[in-house]
Amino acid sequence: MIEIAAEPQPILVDLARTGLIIIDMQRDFLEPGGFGETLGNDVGRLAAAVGPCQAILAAARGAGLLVVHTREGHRPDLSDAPKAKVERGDPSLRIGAPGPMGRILIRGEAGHEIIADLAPAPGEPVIDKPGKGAFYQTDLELMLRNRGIDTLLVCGVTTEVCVNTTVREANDRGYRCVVLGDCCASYFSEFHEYGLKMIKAQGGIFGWVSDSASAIAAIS
Ligand code: C5J
Repeated sequence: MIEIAAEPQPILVDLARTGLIIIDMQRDFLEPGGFGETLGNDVGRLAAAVGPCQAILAAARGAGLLVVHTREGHRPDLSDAPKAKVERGDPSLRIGAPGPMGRILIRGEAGHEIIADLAPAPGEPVIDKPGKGAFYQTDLELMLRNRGIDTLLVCGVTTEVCVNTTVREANDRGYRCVVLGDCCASYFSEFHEYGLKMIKAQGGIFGWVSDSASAIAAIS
């Protein structure tokens, strides 16, 4: 067992039962011309998380942890995209509309890919999810259960949307989530701050919050 410095208190983890999950570090969210920008966001705000994610990814691979990547996106025929999700925003910029990186938020398109700096290594599972949470309509839970995982180090974007949704889903399923704050980012600095605060408040109501340096020091 090793201890990771975290809030609201340090957490003891068994590395054999710990996985790293990197949520939606996709071109569609981090690069100009993708889904994030079509929603009116300054995508450059997410760049701060890339370096810390690279560092924890290297450490997790070195420590032999399970590494899982996720991508938000839909089938080309949009059959898995709820009407209520698609019909938001400017019709020419909606999910499925053509953009500079291919159709927006569609599987198989360039924008749907994980950014090159965090490309999955051969053998690392990539979970394609139609929703914000990584457990909804995916086989993530089965994969974690089969490997005996009980604790997740959580990174990715955006803090208050897909990271928070996934942490809440995981918490309800009995997983312990340690969110690495500097490995997450939001288009809104206040949402990032409060997204982390909501996780660790009330004695860690959804989980723990730590950072890449503390996690790397513990697992290396
Ligand atoms: C959003 C995500 N923000 N990955 N998706 O729509 O957080």
